[in-house]
Amino acid sequence: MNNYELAKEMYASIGVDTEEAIARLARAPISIHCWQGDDVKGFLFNRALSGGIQTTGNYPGRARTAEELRADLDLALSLIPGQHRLSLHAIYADTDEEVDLPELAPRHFATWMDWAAEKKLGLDYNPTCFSHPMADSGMTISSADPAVRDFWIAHCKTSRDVSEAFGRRTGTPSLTNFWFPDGSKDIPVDREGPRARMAAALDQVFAEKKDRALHLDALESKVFGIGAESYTVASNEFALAYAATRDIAYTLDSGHFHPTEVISDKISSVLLFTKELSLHVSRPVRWDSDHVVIMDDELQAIAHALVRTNLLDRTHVGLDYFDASINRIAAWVIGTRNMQKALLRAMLEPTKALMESELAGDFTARLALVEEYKTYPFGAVYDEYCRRMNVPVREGWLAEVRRYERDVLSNRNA
Ligand code: RNT
Ligand code: ZN
Repeated sequence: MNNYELAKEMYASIGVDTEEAIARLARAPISIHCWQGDDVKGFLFNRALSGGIQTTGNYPGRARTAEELRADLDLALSLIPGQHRLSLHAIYADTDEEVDLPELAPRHFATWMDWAAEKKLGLDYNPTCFSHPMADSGMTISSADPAVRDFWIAHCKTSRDVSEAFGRRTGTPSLTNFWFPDGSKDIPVDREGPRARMAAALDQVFAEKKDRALHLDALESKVFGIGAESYTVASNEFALAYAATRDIAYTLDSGHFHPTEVISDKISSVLLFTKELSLHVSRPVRWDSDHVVIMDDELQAIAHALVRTNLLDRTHVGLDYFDASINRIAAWVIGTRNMQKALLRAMLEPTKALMESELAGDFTARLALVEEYKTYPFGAVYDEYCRRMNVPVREGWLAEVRRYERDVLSNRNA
């Protein structure tokens, strides 16, 4: 009997069907963030990263062109089992035209759409409201200066058109995530004004109704950024209330809360009041550091929150981290595979029985069983999934990344 057959039997003994779990995992796309591949630089301009976010490290081999980024993604995707999505930022437009953000149109992403269609990959989108002179004041869409505000409103509006084209081309709705770095280094006197301006601006951005089968909107909150330590306009309360009252999705980023505050406990609350939720799964280490996602307790708690009560169907699971200190393709593979492993592990739980213990007030059994199930062989099931999807099993993928590093990445000079 091989490892999988053994695992299958063990799970069957607690009433879990591993085949069903595998099929369920195969239906759970992860939206992989393009920006891990080049340290959030993009190809549209040659500008320093701003907006209070930061990449650290100078590992060689970062993608310098859209073509290189696609080649790197091709490798990463060949090492991750299943069908996934790619989340693009506006600054990743692939064009020779000199074009500024508000003028970006679907044609500037033609190569990306062709590539995604060929790979049967879904696409998601993000307006880039940072790394631009119009964001130098620290404010974008909530700026008191109407010229600045209008610039960003225009960018956000055309972003929805790009996203709609993504949806049309790929046959799956493109989620556009709106994140604004707007905030203040020191304590503002007026905390309301920027928020009122942001809400009004967003109402303009979302005024045009779009077909939900093609495009979805999401608004991301944050607690602070580098250089915006005292105030963030799109705070949790702002973004959640806005999303819930405007019928759009709310984006929870793992790194956007206080250090001991976790997003896993927010999922069930948010989804009682919004149709959809979007996640930026990340790993904050002491701050919003965007470390590569590992299999830690919070990742498992996120997966449990999504799987146990079927909230995964209404959640767009995306990743958001950028580590420039290790091989960037490995970073994608590690984080995405970890997200999948956490989901699979949750799918391999006999949840119904645990819920019954809980409802019956048998907290002894609840704790005992949850703890024992932790050492059940979910790894053997993930290996089987990898095998069936024709991707390397366990650490086998690392050799492929190494080979590519030697043959391709090492020839790229910064
Ligand atoms: C920043 C937000 C945002 C960005 C990306 C690049 O703190 O998390 O989602 O990381 O848009
Ligand atoms: Zn994020």
